[in-house]
Amino acid sequence: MSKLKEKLYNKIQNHRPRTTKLLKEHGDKVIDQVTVAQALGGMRGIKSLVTDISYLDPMEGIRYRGFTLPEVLEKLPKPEGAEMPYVEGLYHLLLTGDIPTQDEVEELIIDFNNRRGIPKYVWDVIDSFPSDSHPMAILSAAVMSLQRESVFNVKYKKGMSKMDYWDATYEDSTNLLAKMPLIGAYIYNKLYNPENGHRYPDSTLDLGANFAYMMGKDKPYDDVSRMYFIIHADHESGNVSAHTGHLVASSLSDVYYATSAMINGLAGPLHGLANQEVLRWLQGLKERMGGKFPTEEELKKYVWGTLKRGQVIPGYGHAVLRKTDPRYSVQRDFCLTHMKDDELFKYVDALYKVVPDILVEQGKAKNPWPNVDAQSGVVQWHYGVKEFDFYTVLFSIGRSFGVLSNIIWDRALGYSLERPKSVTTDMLEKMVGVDKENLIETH
Ligand code: HAX
Repeated sequence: MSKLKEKLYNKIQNHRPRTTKLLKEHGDKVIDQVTVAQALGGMRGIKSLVTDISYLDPMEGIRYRGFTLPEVLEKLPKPEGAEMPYVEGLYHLLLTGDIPTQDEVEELIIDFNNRRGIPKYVWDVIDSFPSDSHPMAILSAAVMSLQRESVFNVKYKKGMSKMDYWDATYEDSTNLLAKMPLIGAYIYNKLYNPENGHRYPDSTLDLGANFAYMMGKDKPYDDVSRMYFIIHADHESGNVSAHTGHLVASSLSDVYYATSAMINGLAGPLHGLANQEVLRWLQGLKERMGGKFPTEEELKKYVWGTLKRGQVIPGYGHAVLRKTDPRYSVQRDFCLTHMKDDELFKYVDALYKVVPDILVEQGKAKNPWPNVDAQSGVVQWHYGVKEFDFYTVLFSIGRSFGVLSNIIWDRALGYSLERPKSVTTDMLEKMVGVDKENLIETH
């Protein structure tokens, strides 16, 4: 057993009695109530999921295992000379709650390297897609095709104890996480960068540096990759991608099914795809300006134009956050250090000064502040990844770390099959006293 797995096992053993006690002795205590608006409105805010891996405070933003993003970036071990920490160290933190030592990270890097092998049929699946397919569809299919490798599936068929589900899930998850960057880079090179060819990973490099190498990008793209994967890793359990992964895995589907499904959820423009929408929207503005940098008035006109056409401003607003997303701020700081004169970054920064006031004036969005997606595509663009359809693939690689860590713990703590209850509109009207024919109150 690896040191990480042993540590995880001990954490699981210590945690299990807490969940058992809560269920047995306090299972009928009320922790929330549900309004009509929540039932009709995407279950916003209902407290009905449990995770210890991350928590999203509306004002403060995300914490991983109790650490804010700046703390995570400061405390996790880094490769020599790097600004951003090892992604492998983040996996250790998400799983165990502990900041790993340099030795622990190095052992994990070797473990990831040993799990990188990808069967030929996966490359064949990717190659069989027409070149105008969306990279998210290809990624989802590639992950799905790997399902035949599932350790969980084989062990389950042989008859595995529930107490061991987490172990087989850990094996599947770590295998898949080690492979995801290779699959992502292969999709990029196939669709957009064929002259770079299919680069095999370099076993002397960590995950972030290897990703940059396979993409054919020089420094500091290794740090960009580390930053990108780390800040996108988790955002508690209610967002579409994390929740989809958790939901699918709750039926004991293996993590290949669950990850492919979570990727499909991330591919929506209100969620992960917003990062490519931001770039499309910024390019539209740039084209309109014909080479001249917009004045504040011109920016305002463009923003209002988008709203008046009934569209959302991509990269702004959030279902939970009520202030500037710290994931936006981390990337902004990186931009200020490395690319403060980049033209698109200047657009993003100029928009930051006008969009929130406009959204407040419009009076619809509950959160007028930028989210992670307002900034992330611009960083990729600067380092030559200009094919914005690809951005959500990068998000998916990062998000997999959080989703899979959660599924391992779901299995360890025996979380149930998800099965909320639905009601009909008739029932809702009766509950609140509305006559459905005349739409008048009955009491
Ligand atoms: N521009 C214009 N209108 C917006 C808006 C924005 N950026 N954000 C919210 N609104 C509107 C909503 O469309 C909604 O309008 P209707 O009443 O007409 O339906 C109203 O304001 C209330 O919405 P809300 O309660 O503030 O927001 P929701 O929880 O319903 O939705 C979204 C949250 C993130 C989907 C929303 O803010 C949005 O569409 N933003 C733009 C797309 C985006 O950036 N998505 C990425 C979010 C981060 C993420 O998950 N990344 O993966």
